[in-house]
Amino acid sequence: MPRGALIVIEGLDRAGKSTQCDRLVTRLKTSTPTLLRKFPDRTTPIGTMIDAYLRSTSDLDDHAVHLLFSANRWEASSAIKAELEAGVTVVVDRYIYSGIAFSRAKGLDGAWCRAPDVGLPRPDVAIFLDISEEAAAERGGYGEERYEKKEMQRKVRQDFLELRDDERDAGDWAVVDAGQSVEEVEENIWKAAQKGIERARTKDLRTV
Ligand code: DGP
Ligand code: NA
Ligand code: NA
Repeated sequence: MPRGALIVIEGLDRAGKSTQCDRLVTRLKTSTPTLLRKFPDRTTPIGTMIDAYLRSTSDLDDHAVHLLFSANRWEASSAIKAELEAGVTVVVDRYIYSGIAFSRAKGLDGAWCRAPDVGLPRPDVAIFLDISEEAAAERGGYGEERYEKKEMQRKVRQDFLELRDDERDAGDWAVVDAGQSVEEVEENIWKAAQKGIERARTKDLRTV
């Protein structure tokens, strides 16, 4: 039995990730067992601390919160590995690239940011929904949580695009213009996801 693919969807806040993850999962499910996971997973004890931080009801040092986000991925990692090995394709709404981009945007060192995620299951493809911070802000609902500010989002976008260009990650990335219609974005994500599925068919699961 072939293993499942690990497909990561990344993007700025309001890029349309949730809608597109749902569409992708629905479409994948017609041909293969598929699960959706979302990070941060706010339902765990670590996730509860992250949630309080994002809603600004608690304050934490930038490094400490970075480690919490990473720990929140680690606590799901053995389950994800087991799912992939059982042939289940796992679509993940945000993953290690958000971890790096958001913390680097706050001024933390890149190598330091990468370190705690080393050893996690490595995505077969990372699909970045690209949208300008202006267009994202116009979509509404912006400003409710800690990072939902234009200047922060501008830095995060720049950092995502740098990650795509980084040789360690470049081969695994696909950038999709999230400013198109929902249907066009869905189609382009679908095409990019096939790269990950093909990779899972032919290659072993790697780690970050
Ligand atoms: P979401 O629930 O997808 O809206 O994500 C909540 C916010 O947290 C969003 O602004 C992105 C940010 N975020 C997601 N993952 C990480 C991470 O690993 N580190 C940091 N610093 N921020 C993250
Ligand atoms: Na958000
Ligand atoms: Na972080």
